[in-house]
Amino acid sequence: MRCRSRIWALSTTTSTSGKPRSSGAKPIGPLFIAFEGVEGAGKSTQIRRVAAALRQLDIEPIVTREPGGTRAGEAIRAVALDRDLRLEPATELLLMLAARSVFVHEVLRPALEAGRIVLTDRYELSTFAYQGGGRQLPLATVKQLNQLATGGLRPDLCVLLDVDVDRGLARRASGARDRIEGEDLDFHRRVARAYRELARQEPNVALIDARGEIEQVFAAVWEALCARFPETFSPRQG
Ligand code: T5A
Repeated sequence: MRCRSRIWALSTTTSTSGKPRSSGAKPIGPLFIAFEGVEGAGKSTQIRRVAAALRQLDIEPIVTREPGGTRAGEAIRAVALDRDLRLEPATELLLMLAARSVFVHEVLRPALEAGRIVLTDRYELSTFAYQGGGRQLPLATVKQLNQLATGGLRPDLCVLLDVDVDRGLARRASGARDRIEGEDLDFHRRVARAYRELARQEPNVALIDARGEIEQVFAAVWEALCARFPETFSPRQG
């Protein structure tokens, strides 16, 4: 089930128990973790599971999404995903990066400066895979423009949920498809190929087999987080 209102709403600054977040002995941030993958890979589902597990550790993460996460970003998202619009690949790229620029400025930098854990549903790997791979824009240019939008702020870890395109689209079969979801199979296969290539080339990518049941995938995600950030993610809480 999709739960978008939850995803883009920013969490409160206090812990669920009402205790000051700094009261725990563990260092908890700043940490920036992006969830990536093709349509229906299970990003939103896994982010919700990770956020819930962190709350059990008395850590309140900031949960957000791209494009979106800010008022301007949500407005840009509405244009970028409007299935009644025809947009050139370059227009689409610039919309994604305009939203990212606001996101970095208004959400990401302040949150990380405050020592928070940020879990975001998509970030720059989506642009490399969709606009670079899917739309076949030159990847070097895409990366250069992305650098302008982010100021070089990159995730500490990208959790790349790897699932075949047909399985992902089938999971999403019941809802109305937006402009990008509604692209043909060849487009989505190019995106999937680009993601796998990025997993080989980019630093800080955890490639997770996301074909299994939700709990099975979550166990693999949590294990990857524990391995990477043992001071924050406890194996017992997964
Ligand atoms: N985009 C975005 C770009 O082109 N460039 C960019 O730079 C950026 C940032 C965003 C669109 O924008 C594009 C990419 C996208 O096309 P979106 O609505 O956020 O649009 O699209 P998605 O991120 O793909 O959202 P989805 O909801 O389609 O996919 P999720 O979040 O990966 O999947 P999720 O968790 O919602 O799950 C989908 C369904 O599958 C079930 C869930 O219960 C749900 O019903 N499910 C599972 N079923 C079986 N087994 C599992 N393991 C399952 N995991 C989840």
